[in-house]
Amino acid sequence: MPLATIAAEPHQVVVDLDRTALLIIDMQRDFLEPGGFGEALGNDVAALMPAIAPCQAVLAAARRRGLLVIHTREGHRSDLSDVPAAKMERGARPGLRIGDAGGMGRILVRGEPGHDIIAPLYPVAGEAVIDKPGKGAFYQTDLELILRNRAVENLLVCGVTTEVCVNSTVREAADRGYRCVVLADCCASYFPHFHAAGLAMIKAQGGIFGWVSAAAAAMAALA
Ligand code: TIU
Repeated sequence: MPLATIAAEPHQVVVDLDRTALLIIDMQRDFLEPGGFGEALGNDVAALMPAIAPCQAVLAAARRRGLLVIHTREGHRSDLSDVPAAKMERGARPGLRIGDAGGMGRILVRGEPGHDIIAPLYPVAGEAVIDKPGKGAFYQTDLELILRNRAVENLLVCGVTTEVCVNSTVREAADRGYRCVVLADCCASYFPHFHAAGLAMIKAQGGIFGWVSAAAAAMAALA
């Protein structure tokens, strides 16, 4: 039982590394590169770029340590049968909606170039990729089954965006009993104040949803 102590807020957290997974949320071209879903929603995608290098460093450390690594992707079937009408209606203007042709193929559709994970964080053999139709990674996916089969209790969480898919997933995970340690510099938002608020909400009230740490602290624990 290799116990590691991770410096975090509101206080340090001790995890069994054999029961810890790295969960990287939606580091997809659709959110991080021009021409995808994130830009279609009116966002400046450059705001997410600072999360890439810290994520890369933690991913490399997790691979070296032999941690279970799980990547998620938000997206939909090509026939759009799994897109709720209410999701289709929200956000993007007609012509830039889910399923419409964008600069990286059809927006937020599985199998299209924009749906794929960005090159610097591309999964390798043995890493699970969870395709999810919603913001939370547990909703309508087999993530929980995979975690249970590997006896995972702790999640190091990275990805985008902090207040949307990262927060939704952490809340789902907390209710299922997982210790979530969110790595602040490995997450990003199109809105800096939402990034800060999203992290603050996780660690408030003694860690109401989990812990907030950073890439360097996670890597120190994995070393
Ligand atoms: N729009 C936004 O901030 N995020 C999403 O739509 N999905 C994720 O966060 N992955």
